[in-house]
Amino acid sequence: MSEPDEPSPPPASPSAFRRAKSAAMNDNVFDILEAGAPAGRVALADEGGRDMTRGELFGRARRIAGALVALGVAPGDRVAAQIDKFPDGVALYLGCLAAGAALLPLNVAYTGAELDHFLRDATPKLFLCRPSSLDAMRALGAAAGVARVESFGDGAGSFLALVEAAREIASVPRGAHDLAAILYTSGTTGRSKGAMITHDNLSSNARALVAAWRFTDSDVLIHALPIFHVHGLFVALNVALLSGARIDFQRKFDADAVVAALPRATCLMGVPTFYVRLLDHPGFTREAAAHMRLFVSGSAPLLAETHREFSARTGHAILERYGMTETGMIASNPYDGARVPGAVGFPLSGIAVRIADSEGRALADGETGVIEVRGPNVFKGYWNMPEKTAAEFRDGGWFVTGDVGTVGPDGHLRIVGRAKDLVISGGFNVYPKEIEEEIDALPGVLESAVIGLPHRDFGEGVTAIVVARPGATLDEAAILAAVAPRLAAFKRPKRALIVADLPRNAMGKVQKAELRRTHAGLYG
Ligand code: MLC
Ligand code: AMP
Repeated sequence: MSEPDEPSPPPASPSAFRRAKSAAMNDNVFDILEAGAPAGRVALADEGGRDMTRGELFGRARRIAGALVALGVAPGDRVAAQIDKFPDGVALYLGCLAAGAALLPLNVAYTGAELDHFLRDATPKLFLCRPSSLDAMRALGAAAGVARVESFGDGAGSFLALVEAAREIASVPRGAHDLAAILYTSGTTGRSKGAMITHDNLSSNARALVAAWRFTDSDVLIHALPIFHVHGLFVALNVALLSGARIDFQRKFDADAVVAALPRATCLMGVPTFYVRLLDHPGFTREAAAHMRLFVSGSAPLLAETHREFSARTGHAILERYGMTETGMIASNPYDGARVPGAVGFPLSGIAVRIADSEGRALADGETGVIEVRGPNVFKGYWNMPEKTAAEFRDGGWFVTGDVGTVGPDGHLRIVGRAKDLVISGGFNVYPKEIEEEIDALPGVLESAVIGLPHRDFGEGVTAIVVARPGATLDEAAILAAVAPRLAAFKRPKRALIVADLPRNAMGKVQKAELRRTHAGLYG
């Protein structure tokens, strides 16, 4: 589609870029972010709490780095964290960068069974957990061979108590391709794999986004996303920290709180569910949104209908962008120019996108195929899985996203489907195979197929279609209750439909597209 030779828009804050560049002799993204704006500026305003300056935030991160080192964490070690969202979570992310360690952020919804896989695979030196789950996590950590499990609370003996006693350390110099984080994702197939994200992946993407979305130190970003996935952790935090924008830090998405914050904010980043819920809020009016300059949506498809309703209500065109854990952000609708409903825009500066057939042959504009991407944003591979990594790349360094797209006559990239079997619910990914395995293991179940059906709030509702063994009787409520304890809440099927058999093609493969058509109206 395009090679990265288009001039990018001028950076909104050239001084921030100069400072960032001079710090970039060392490629540690901690130093690059810190150099983005002066220490005296406010970095983060916590819910009802005190403002935290950048000096305080980065200082706190250095102290956390000191505590990590005191616990034996060395550069390259992994630090796993399953913690609630509060400002020290941001400082932990930065502290890991400063210490040269790789953060492994874990969704708070993950159950013990899910965590066990990540811990065994990533072998973190330290696992930080919520104070309320310390005993259970210590047992889990011991079974998985994790040497140290500590509570990310401030009580006696907790990690944050250690931080109080630690000294601030200087950040460890890092190379561009050194590991900054590992995020688990299922890629296009199979079991969760650890995507290795480098310092350069993060800094190059942050720079491209600051320029594309014109972020400056006059911005106030409402941050209501979780900080354990790419969107809330890297896109929102890195863009704000690099540009010197202030973060209005909200512990979770709550439409009332977002509406209340709009008059003092300029930007919001969210998944489509945020925008659907805002449109349902009576206080979300043109006047309420008048102070805002930018609403960004991503992580899941934004319905064209939501885009249009939003424009009609507020006069703002939502800016939709497209990304992935392995690649960070890939494409974005333009800041200036038409933001097209149902399209994800153009590749970001420095990033190349092409449409290819299933053999990796590039297709012409207008044809439909798998989206492939190349650039400094692309991760360095799956943790401990060189073969899986090789299987997801084409010659020339093109990464196969598993998303199906096309480039229209207007040059906009449109995502028209997925070559990977994936459901996205409220911006969280759900891999059908994982749910099917749980259901198939239940007594009386012959087989199952898990699909996503249109759902007004979550975009797609996770739905199980289940076939009983001959002679067995199945009950929907019993199936849902049986799988619930083993699956994170967002992965649990909203419904389980019992059917006589599953439609198959001539090869015997279950036809999920037909199931999606048959049951399209399930959620109204
Ligand atoms: C919560 N629930 C969900 C859910 N989130 N169910 C399905 N899908 C979800 N996403 C469950 C709850 O556990 C609860 O279950 C019930 O639904 C109602 O909860 P709620 O109060 O309505 O949910 P809420 O807490 O408000 O959360 C909804 C949400 C949240 C949309 C605010 O899911 C969210 O913050 N999503 C953002 C996901 C995200 O950051 N994705 C970025 C991935 S990075 P019960 O049983 O208790 O009733 C990526 C790359 C990229 O994809 O391009 O960005
Ligand atoms: P994850 O693996 O959690 O990083 O999710 C990445 C996937 O989310 C992509 O491969 C896409 O399928 C999907 N995605 C992200 N942004 C968009 C978007 N704007 N429109 C459609 N799908 C998106």
